Amino acid sequence: MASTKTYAARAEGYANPAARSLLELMDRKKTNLCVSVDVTRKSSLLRIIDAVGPSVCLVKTHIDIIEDFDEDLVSQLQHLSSKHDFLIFEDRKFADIGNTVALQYSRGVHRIASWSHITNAHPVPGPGIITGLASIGQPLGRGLLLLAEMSSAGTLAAGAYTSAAIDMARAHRDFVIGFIAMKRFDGQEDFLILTPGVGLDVKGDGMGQQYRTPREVILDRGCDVIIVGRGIYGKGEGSDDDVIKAQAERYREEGWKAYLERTGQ
Ligand code: 6AU
Repeated sequence: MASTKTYAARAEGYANPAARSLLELMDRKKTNLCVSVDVTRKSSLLRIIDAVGPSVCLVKTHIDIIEDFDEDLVSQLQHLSSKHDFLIFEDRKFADIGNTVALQYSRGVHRIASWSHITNAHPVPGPGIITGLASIGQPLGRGLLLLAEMSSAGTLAAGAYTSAAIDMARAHRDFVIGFIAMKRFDGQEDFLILTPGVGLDVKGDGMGQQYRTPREVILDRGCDVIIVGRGIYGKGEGSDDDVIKAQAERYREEGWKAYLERTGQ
């Protein structure tokens, strides 16, 4: 059972380098926290990442909302990734045919595949989306998450759609390392479950987002990584550094405590 095994023990079962590195560093750094930094200025993005760096296993970006994106941002992001020992997850949510997503992943101004260890895709186009992304990402040792479920109210990613997403992942285990999902699914294979919609202080955002606590997500639902955005960085371009650091530690502690309880440590 993946839910009761430690991250370290599970790392050995993954051939994919991104999945393996992520599980090993979660164990080493004692964190299952991914911070989602949804700000629009390069300086805010880097400041917040430097503040949360010590507390996270993964930093999640939406690179297309940055208004002053440049090559230097990528270098600084990579520098922070080494300085604080975390991986980078570009939340691109690819959703097109294989040929198009391969271009979107490798080209354009962002060249996502060159710096993002992990990215995600909607399974809606069918398995060709995995083939397209794998043609770029696999030689680079990258990993892909499929959106099997979503955190938003009224999501269509449920039932038969979710089951089909799981089947697509099973057929491409070398590149698909897991899911964006709200719970762990039954099955023989070990997949990583990364879960957004996590908040300790509020239940929603008035735009469909729905929040659960780290304990509900990690302990009750058996997920692996909590993805937290506004609950940590606050509003707009982000709170003060000391507030952000304290919030990141608060979520890291809650997430880790729930994991220790789940694995009986
Ligand atoms: O904690 P928040 O609500 O400030 O931010 C949640 C982050 C956002 C969303 O784009 C993303 O998580 N997200 C995703 C992802 C990660 O794919 C899927 C989903 O179903 N819900 C969701 O909020 O950056």
